[in-house]
Parts: sequence; C-alpha cells; structure tokens
Amino acid sequence: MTTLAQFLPQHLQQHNIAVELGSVLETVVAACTDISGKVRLGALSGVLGMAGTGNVQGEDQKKLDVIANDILIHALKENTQVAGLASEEEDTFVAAHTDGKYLVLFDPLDGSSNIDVNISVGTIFSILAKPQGELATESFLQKGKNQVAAGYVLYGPQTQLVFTLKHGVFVFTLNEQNEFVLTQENPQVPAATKEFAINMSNQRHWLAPMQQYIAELLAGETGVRGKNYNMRWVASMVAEIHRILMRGGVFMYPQDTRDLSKPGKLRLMYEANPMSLILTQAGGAASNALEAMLDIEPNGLHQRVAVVMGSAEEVEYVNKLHQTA
Ligand code: AHM
Ligand code: MG
Repeated sequence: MTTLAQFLPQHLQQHNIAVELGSVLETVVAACTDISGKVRLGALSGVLGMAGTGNVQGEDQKKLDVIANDILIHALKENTQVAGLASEEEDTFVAAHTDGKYLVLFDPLDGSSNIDVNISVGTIFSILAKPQGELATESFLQKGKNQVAAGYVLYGPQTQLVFTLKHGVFVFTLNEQNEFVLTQENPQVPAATKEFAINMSNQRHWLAPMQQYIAELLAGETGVRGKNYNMRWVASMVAEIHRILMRGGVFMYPQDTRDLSKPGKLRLMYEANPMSLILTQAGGAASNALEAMLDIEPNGLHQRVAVVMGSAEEVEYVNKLHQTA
C-alpha cells in the first residue's frame, strides 16, 4: 500500500519536480479531503440546497459550491508557495503571497446540479507557474500546455484523486483513515471507442458538423462508422472524464447556435485545460473541435470553450469534420 504522502516525495525526486509544487498539490488535496467529508454527509451536515447567491457567470450557487470554494481558498491562502487563485465562483483572481511561485485555478464543485440528488460531483484544479512581475489577470492567461500540474477529485461511490505532474497519471482512493492510497498508475485511454457522451437535448442547436457526427454514431452498424455506439450522460464532467480515463469514450460539449458569442458551456481555464492535460497524459486527445485544447491562447479567466475530448480516434474524426466544413 502506497499513500500519497509516501508517493509524492519519491515522484518529485525521480522527475526533478520542485518540492514547492508538491506542497501546493498537497494543499489542494487536503482541502478536497475536507470537501469530500461534507459531500458524504449531505443533508446531515446541512450543506444541501441553494445558497441564494449567483456567481460571475450568472449561475445560481448551491450551498456546497460556496462551502467548497471557501475551503479551497482558505487552505491555499495559507500556503506561502501560492501567489494567487482563480475560481469558477470568484469574479476576479484572489491574490495570496507576493513571493509565491504558483497559481491555482479551480472549479470547487463541478456538476453541482447533481449534489442534491446524490450523484457524483468533483473538484477540478489546474496549477501554473506564476510569471515574473506583479500579479494580474494576465498572469493566469497561459496556454493549457503551460500547466505544471492538473487533476481532479471525484466524490463518487469512492472518493478518488487523479493528477498529473506531467509524468503520467496517478489514481488514488481515499481510505477510512482519510488517506489517499495509490490504486492505479498510468491508466491509458484506448484510441478507439464505442461510447460517446453529449447532452442530446441540445441537438437542434448544434452546428452542422456536430449534427453529422452524432447522426453517424446513431446510425451504428448501418452507417459509415460501421459499428454500434453506446451513450452516457451524467451531467458531471468529472464523472464523465473519469469514466473515459478508465475505459475510453468521447465527451463533447459543443458550441451551438443559441448564442454564437459563447463558444460552449464549459470553462477553458479550470475545466477544459486540466481535463485535457490528464487525458493527453493518458494517451487521449482534446480539442475545441478545431485546434488542440492545450494550444488555445486564453483571453479571460472565465472564458468558455467548445469541448471534444477522450479517445484519440474519435477526437481526430470530429476535428476533421469541423476543419473541412
Ligand atoms: P457547473 O460548473 O455549473 O457544474 O457546470 C458544468 C457541468 C459539467 O460538469 C457537465 O458536463 C455539464 O455542466 C452538464 O451540462 P448540462 O446541464 O447541459 O447537462
Ligand atoms: Mg464546473
């Protein structure tokens, strides 16, 4: 049995990764352990229901969105290696330590529409090195490929931590002593898949290439793809990406015609980029249907992006349909 506390120092040393980065990761994980405890108890810890507030994206906040956000901010501000934070639930970045070397971006409780009905939710995080100079919004606006670490904690039937420090992907499971124990090293996303995930209720709003792609999948053996596909939709990105990491699949949240000023629903900096780093480290692929997700030049902390990620063959197929449209 290898706990995170045993694994991390070895992994840092083996790959020459700064111990300060390890300490930031440990702080994120400690906060998520705390959040996991609250999620587990649900109504018994009085954390369910609405907070009666809205976030910068105009979305209503659940009590647990606010609690998870507060736990992460409080913990990270205590770590002197952290220069600043950005959260889905905060309009602007939060400054921490002037000498801090790292920036942490997170969605404290993703999929929170699921929390009151006891379906999996998760925390997603991305860590960047702080550029030289005074902390500003621009300090955070780095391409996904610049991330030095990324991961998520899935609060599901088991609480699992998945992260990468850009030397493979590691999966840990929370035990009864609240320790994360290594349960899987370097899962690989199969290149081919027969499973897709998309919110089909938006079908009539999709652009033509996405309409074509899904129609081809639904045609199954009788269509050009020549095989039958299965579909899943949890409406919890962390659960969806974890399933794909474990057994393959393709996850999409495309741009649609309702509001062409919004390229999609999901956020680049603390949802799409960290998940893309995890999947690409595991042999998968990720794009906005046109270019590699990790190469996108960001323009805002809360910028939205179209998402296609998972098994490489499917992501490439979707990209081709869009690039040739
Ligand atoms: P959130 O950050 O407000 O929780 O929204 C993100 C979630 C993702 O977890 C999930 O993939 C998607 O929204 C589900 O959207 P929909 O409600 O259209 O099914
Ligand atoms: Mg979210």
